[in-house]
Amino acid sequence: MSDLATLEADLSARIVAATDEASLDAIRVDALGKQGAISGLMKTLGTMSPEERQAMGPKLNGLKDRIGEAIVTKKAQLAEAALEAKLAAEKVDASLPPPAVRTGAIHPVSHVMEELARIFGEMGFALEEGPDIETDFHNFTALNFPPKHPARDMHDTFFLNATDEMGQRKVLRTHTSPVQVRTMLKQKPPIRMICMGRTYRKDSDATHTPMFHQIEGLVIDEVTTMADLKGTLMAFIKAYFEIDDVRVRFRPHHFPFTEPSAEMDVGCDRSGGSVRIGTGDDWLEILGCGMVHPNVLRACGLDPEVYQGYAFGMGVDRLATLKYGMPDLRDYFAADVRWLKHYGFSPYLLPGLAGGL
Ligand code: 2NL
Repeated sequence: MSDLATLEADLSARIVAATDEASLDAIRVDALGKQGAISGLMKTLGTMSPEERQAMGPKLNGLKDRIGEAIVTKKAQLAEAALEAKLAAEKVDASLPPPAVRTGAIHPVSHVMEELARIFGEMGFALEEGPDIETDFHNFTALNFPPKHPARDMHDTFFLNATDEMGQRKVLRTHTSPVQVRTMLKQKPPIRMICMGRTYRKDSDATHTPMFHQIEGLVIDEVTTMADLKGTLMAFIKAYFEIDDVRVRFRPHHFPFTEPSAEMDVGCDRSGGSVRIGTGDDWLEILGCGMVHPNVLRACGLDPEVYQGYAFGMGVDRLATLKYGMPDLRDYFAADVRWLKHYGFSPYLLPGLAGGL
């Protein structure tokens, strides 16, 4: 073999055997660097006779090009192999549990409202929203409250100085029902909706806070009965308390906005000092409900001869207490991070389509 062929075979073998970029670069310097073997040979071209130069020139240039190309190719192979090794080592296991240290927590009331939206959402109820500051019409008049009804009293309701179009003082909504009034006014039946959020009444003790949360549901169609109401509420109780078997009873009641009206109790056990839903032979009042009063339908632009429907309402904060056992309602809104740390929920556990409640 000629010297050139030996040099090429030697360099090629070293290039093939190189395992990392550093050793490959060392070969490049040995061959093509300023002091490199091929560079040294190129320099000898100047000392040759024209004939010799004509013979050696192309040979040396060819060698230089082939070695240069082999180094570039090998460099790309090494880079790809390095990336693959890195990716393999960095594999992310998405099924790993979340990190043990978390700094934020979801308030139990927010968590319960997510659960409620999910349960009723699966039953086909749309979620509607409305303002906290309401007109007298949406909060009282449309809901069949007579002008002198005690709920309109200064002692129960927060009135604002601002007045509505009728010249009446606006109110902090005392229930979420005005959201349903607004929905009936803007949307033709069939209506199947829930609304929830903050409500306000002048009340403060261990079981009442001036701001509290309600959820209400409304279904309006041509034929909608108390039987539909009962089936929906029983399905809700089973889903929310995660029990298969539930006893319920309806007691006659009075609300201005429903006729007939009822309160629903669920079977519970109070023997251990706390309330357990689903077992035992005691009763716990859980919500109010009824068939929407014809006067309410009329006030919302619906003909009671054509449409009927049911409605129900309950306290979200109390639902949270019953499921998660936080005793004093006032602590809910004291903004104490120690309370939130103890009773709050991991943001990763938000009830959702994938994870259930
Ligand atoms: C309770 C009882 C209830 C409703 C709310 C309602 C709304 C419209 C028409 C008729 Cl627009 N009814 N809502 C009906 C019955 C009971 O709430 O104890 N809430 C905490």
